[in-house]
Amino acid sequence: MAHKAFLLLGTNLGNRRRQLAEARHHLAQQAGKIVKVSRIYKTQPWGNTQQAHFLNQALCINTTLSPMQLLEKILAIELQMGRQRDEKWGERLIDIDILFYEDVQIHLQRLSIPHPQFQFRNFAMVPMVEIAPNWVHPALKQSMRELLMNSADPLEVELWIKRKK
Ligand code: PH2
Ligand code: MG
Ligand code: MG
Repeated sequence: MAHKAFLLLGTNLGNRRRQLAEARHHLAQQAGKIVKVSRIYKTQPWGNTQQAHFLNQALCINTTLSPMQLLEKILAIELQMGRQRDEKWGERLIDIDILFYEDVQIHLQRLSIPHPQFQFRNFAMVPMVEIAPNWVHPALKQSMRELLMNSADPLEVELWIKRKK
């Protein structure tokens, strides 16, 4: 049976648009069919403001993998794509986070679903509102739209417009 999972892609190093495309390609090959894709957002860096802006994008996939198998697949894709240092909130070529997996709530050291910081981060909520405004957070019992309306995060999130070559 296929399960619905929401993922967030993030990158603030290198050719960011290409890395998002590459991550989507690997996910579609290895994790499951991508059924929804948000536009790309340019977002102020959260946590460590002394670094480059991020591009973020949310996806909905249909996957037959379990949450733990999905995590393993994502870590393998991040490695394949050359992600190296894993400094907390440091710069990264690609970060793929599981935001939600159906209504599942899991809190393990290696994996927390829903993503525990989701409701504090405009860079995750804005793209989620675009693809699933009425999706209800299984623990907080509020929709994506409601969570964003109640956000206390001051950081800016704007649509990213492709630059002309
Ligand atoms: N990811 C982080 C830390 N800070 N800031 C933005 N804007 N976007 C991110 O994806 C992001 C971040 C940790 O994974
Ligand atoms: Mg992250
Ligand atoms: Mg991550």
